[in-house]
Amino acid sequence: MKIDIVSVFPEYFDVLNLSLFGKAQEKGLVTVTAHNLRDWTHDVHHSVDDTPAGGGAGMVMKPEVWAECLDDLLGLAPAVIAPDAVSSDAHDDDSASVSPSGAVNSAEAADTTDAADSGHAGNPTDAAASVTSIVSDTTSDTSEAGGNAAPVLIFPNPSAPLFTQRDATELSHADHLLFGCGRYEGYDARIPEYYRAQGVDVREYSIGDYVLNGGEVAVSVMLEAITRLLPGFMGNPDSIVEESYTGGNALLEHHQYTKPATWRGIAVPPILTSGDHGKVDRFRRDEALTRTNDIRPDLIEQLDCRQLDKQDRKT
Ligand code: 6GU
Repeated sequence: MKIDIVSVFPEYFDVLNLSLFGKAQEKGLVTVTAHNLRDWTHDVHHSVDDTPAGGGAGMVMKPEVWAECLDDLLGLAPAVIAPDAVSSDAHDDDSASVSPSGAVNSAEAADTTDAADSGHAGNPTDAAASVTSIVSDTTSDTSEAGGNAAPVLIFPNPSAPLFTQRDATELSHADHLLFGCGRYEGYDARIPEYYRAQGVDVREYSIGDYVLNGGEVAVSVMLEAITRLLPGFMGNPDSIVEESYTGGNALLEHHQYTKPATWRGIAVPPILTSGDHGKVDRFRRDEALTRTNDIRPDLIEQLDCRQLDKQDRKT
């Protein structure tokens, strides 16, 4: 799985070289690149935001910079429709001076901008091929390896639908994920709108009912939920099967215990050490149902009663 992340704080994602995620990168299961959005700016201040249309507090991320960046990373030709989108002279000086880490990116950015200037799509062969693959992928193609070759563009957004285990599972089948981290008051709503209109699979997700300063933490959360489902990512694949939220009927997990059988006067429930697997399963299932009912009654309401057995109905 190829993962691109765009952020004004790409260093935030240095932690992905650690731990299980670092191992997954070494094993070649995932390749992650964190890009600096400012590498696609052309002005001396590398500005990525502007005041909100209609007024109000804070700043909103500008569509032009995002579009140059996303066109590059998605392999799309820049739109030829809006000549005013390209501020003619700025990029020539800047393409050389954009931050050192962006040497390759700034060269690409200059390339596509030049092409737009001259009224042609940049790198026609590549761009045309990518557009074709995106269009066909969204309709039919779920290529050979069972993966989905069409890139998925994901924007964290506190005002979007909640990201769930179902989304994580679905996205774990994609071959290419591109995350765009917003900051400030968010990003111009025309960005997702535009890419949807280009046939790109665009998702916006919130990770919970609270507000964070930017999308970086939310992307880390989604990334971990998605990549740990990749075959070979976890040491023990069984451990992801029985967890909370997995499968159609999402229940909170039963409690876990280990040895000793009694610790500081508190005993492990005796059924768990009885050796009777049927009883153990029943005990755990009951506990999962009762805990879910107490803590997350909303999940109980979502249960499909056809998947409950007679024993469940009693609890
Ligand atoms: Cl996705 N972004 C931000 N900024 N805040 C959030 C969030 C996302 N999800 C919950 N809070």
